[in-house]
Amino acid sequence: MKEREIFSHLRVFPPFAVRIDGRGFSRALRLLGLEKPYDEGFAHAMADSIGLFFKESGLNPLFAFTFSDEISLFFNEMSYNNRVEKIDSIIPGFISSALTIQLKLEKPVSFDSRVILLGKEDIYTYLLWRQAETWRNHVSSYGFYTLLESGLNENEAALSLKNMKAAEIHELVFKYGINLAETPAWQRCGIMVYREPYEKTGYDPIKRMEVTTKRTKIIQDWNLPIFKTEEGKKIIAKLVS
Ligand SMILES: Nc1nc2c(ncn2[C@@H]2O[C@H](COP(=O)(O)OP(=O)(O)OP(=O)(O)O)[C@@H](O)[C@H]2O)c(=O)[nH]1
Ligand SMILES: [Mg+2]
Repeated sequence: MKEREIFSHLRVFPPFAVRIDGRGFSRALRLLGLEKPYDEGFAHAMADSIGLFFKESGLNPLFAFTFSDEISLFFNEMSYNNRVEKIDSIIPGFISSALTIQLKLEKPVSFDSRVILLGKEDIYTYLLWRQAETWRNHVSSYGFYTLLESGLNENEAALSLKNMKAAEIHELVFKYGINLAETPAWQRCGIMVYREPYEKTGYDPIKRMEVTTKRTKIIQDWNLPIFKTEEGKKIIAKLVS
């Protein structure tokens, strides 16, 4: 029957990205009573799950970008002979499990997963796209919950939102005391997780001398710039290299 495993030879060559997205999270998260539209605890659980992935999965992403219930992970190398079936199952499996631990969930959750073929030079363009989506999601989520607050039901709010221009949504939420240009950066620009090398100096009792060793620590950047800016470009160039 082995020959029936017809997708097992499907391979991908680095660099590539893997994007996973929480399946039915609107419903799954409703039971948790999270803050709307943004819950900092949930964002921490997502970022910490990525941190666990860096530490415990045995895979080695270049870096990861997350907003809402989605995560993009970027790879320059991959185990498992670069097999797509392995990549698209292990990564969402690991993150589902990590998030379940982080949020102490009582019901199982899952993520869908896709592989995006990218040349090294495409990573920046891909990130511009996902960050633009982060911003759109930010404007429409605030718009949606403001419309609910104003007395509309969910269907009415969704319908009104469809017919509103971004500037109108800005004005509407401003009337309710929220300036969309001044919300926390992580809500507008997303969160980045990456490894940073550092040198640790300590005393080696066998060599009887001070020694310096190279280590890495996992950084979460909750204060990202807009990637379109020079500052943003520089940050990504550093991560990609
Ligand atoms: N309350 C709250 N909900 C959030 C937060 N982040 C994400 N979500 C929910 O997660 C959803 C993510 O959007 P989608 O991925 O389009 O919706 P989904 O229900 O997961 O549907 P599929 O991904 O298509 O399966 C949002 O609509 C919110 O309902 C948060 O910080 N607070
Ligand atoms: Mg989702």
